[in-house]
Amino acid sequence: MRLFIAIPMSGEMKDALGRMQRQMRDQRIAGRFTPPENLHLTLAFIGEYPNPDAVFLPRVKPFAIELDGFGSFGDLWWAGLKPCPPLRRYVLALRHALAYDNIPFDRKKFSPHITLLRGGVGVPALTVPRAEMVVDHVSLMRSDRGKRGMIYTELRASEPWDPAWDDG
Ligand code: 2AM
Repeated sequence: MRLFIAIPMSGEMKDALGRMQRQMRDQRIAGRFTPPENLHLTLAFIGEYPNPDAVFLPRVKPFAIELDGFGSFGDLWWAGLKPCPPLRRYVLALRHALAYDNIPFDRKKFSPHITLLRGGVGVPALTVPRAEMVVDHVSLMRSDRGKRGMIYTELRASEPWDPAWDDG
């Protein structure tokens, strides 16, 4: 099965991302818009791998992420995030754990983005709404091709952080 590890978006983030998609539609930008239930931030893409139980998900010490900016990779348009050192540290730890356990993953540099539109035709001008969320877990996701686009299913979430581990 095709696996990846991601942060699912909160309701507030989905609303804000939906407003960005609305702006694109209003500007007659065409393409395949990510449906709200599929909006996520990928941290590591594993790809075809038969054993999801072998994938270790480090616990997340809660931190906040905030929307900021947008951009494109070719015809894929995304929303960006404000620089977030705890997110970068988490992704490093996560990827170290995958490498240690010999789980294959795409080693492309982590470039945090939330895909809004694939196969986009046109260049949008967007105002990024103010939105943030607290990240307290990550999810191991399975990706399947459905009749009407991709279907993402959460297989497992990381265990919660214990505040007793916080110093000070
Ligand atoms: P994208 O949104 O930039 O396409 C499931 O496919 C998720 O994994 C998507 O968020 C996708 O990113 C991401 N991903 C990262 N690397 C990938 C790769 N090499 N192939 C497919 N998806 C990849």
